[in-house]
Amino acid sequence: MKPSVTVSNFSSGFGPIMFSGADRSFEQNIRKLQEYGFQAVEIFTDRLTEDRALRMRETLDRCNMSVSMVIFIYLAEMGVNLSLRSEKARLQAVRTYADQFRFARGLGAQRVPLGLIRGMRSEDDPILDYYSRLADSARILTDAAAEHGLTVCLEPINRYEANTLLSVSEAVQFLGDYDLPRMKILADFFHMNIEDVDLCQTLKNAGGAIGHVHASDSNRLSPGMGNLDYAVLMDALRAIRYDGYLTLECLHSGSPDADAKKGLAHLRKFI
Ligand code: LER
Ligand code: MN
Repeated sequence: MKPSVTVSNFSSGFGPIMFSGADRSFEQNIRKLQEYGFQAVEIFTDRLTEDRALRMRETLDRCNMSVSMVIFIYLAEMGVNLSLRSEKARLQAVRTYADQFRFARGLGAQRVPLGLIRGMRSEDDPILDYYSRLADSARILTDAAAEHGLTVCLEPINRYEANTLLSVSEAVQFLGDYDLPRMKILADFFHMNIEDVDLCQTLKNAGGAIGHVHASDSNRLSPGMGNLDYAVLMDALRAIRYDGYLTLECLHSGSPDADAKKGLAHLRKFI
């Protein structure tokens, strides 16, 4: 298992990006993270151009930095929504997202998420109708992603931020019910701690469906700064032979630099 940490290439207000572009440039952050011992980052990005993506790639290469995942957060912020009821608008949203996959691949990622971009379900929208539209979008995205060597990971998100697919258990069921074997699950310990009954058992039940992990603590600070038992969580991931990234997608308690170092040190005790 390989540690990674969230960084953005613009000044984003989205909470759990440890290194937003507010105080330092992307290049300065990447250099700092290399100095702290990170070998991978997870990039929250705004709109990219070929040229900008190329310059980011050069920066990453200079610092021997891999990319665990690229999250096109600006799309969700713009309201791009993969479960829209208008089929035309939904398919347009799917295309808009799929068009970004070449950048994720160009930056060296192997994973892209399906998180907030799935859109909220409105009260008068039957859940099975919502699921079947989302599954159709997911299927198209999974195929488009595969053409770039990417895997799409569905992220269960807690009830205060989303209103469908809150828990990992529900996501496992969804992938089975709608026959989406190539889609994986992004297990975020913060969301799981709110929604799943038993984190370790849930991870074990999900098994090979776990394709990516967001590793924060119970309070969404860095691992070791809350109540989660990382020793048993890492044992559970080892039991399912998870060999991917553990990304510090965390809030910080004042200093992202100090908290990222603490989080990395805590992960290293167990991996
Ligand atoms: C949202 O809370 C989250 O966990 C992110 O990974 C958003 O995509
Ligand atoms: Mn997450």
